[in-house]
Amino acid sequence: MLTKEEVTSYNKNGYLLVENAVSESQLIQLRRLMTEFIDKSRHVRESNEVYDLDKGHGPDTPRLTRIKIPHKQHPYFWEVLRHSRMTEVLQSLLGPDTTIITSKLNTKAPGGGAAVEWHQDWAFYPHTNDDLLAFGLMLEDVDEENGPLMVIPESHRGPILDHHANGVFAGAINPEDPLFKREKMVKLTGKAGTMTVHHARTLHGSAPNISNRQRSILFYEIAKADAWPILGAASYIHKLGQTRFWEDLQERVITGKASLMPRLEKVPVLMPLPPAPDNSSIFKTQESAGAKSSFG
Ligand SMILES: O=C(O)CCC(=O)C(=O)O
Repeated sequence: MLTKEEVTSYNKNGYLLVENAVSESQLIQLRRLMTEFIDKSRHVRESNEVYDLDKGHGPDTPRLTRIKIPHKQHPYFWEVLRHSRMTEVLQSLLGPDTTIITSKLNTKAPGGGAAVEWHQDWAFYPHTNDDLLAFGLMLEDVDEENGPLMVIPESHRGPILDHHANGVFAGAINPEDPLFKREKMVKLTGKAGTMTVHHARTLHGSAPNISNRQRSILFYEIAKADAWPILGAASYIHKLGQTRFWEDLQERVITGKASLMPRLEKVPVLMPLPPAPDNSSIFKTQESAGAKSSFG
């Protein structure tokens, strides 16, 4: 469990760093799986249901921005979330009943792996209340050079900034937005096994990887069970139909039980519409919408 001070710090700042969030053997197994997935991507030519490819990807130089929804690709990614220190951290922050929204393993390749422009996750998937957070488990050491996650402390208690550009949802703020206080930015670095936690309304992003080492962070995005997604966001959930949605809801329970009573809070909601020309990942959304880069 987290200490009272850690919970208070998360509530105040909208982010937290937790060391040793998984055991040594869990970390080894996760890295082994990641390496296998990357190896299997060598002959993949286009982004698909599993892989989001980065520029320069090929058989000799596998370069991925992401392995998509890893907990659906291999049961171990689900097992670790449910049976590790991560599970305790989750319950300390969101209480006993929690469901997963999505997961992703973002792998910034050495020598330029793609930036993630500044954004708030909430803009992508508004819910009936904002008890939502993201875990980012570092599978390798993350330092200033290989594109650490960066956050703006306390931004989760401020406004949701405009994430539209060129008439579509761009999944990124305008770096010149006067509400964007870049000077407050904190870089979340740590040893492999360290986990970042950020609130769904916390402004965050990451620069290109300028080092010669990969940067791999396994993200889980999670809701308190009584936070229900609002129709219209870009999630597979909304395409399932009622019967499959019900089954999927049971499968998404991480701890405790699902809730059939959405808690409605006064939260700022602007639907992420119209969609960008390619909204198959955050990278494609930001690029195809022509979002202005903060890192160019
Ligand atoms: O990989 C990163 O550094 C950030 C990822 C992120 O914020 C996202 O995928 O929504």
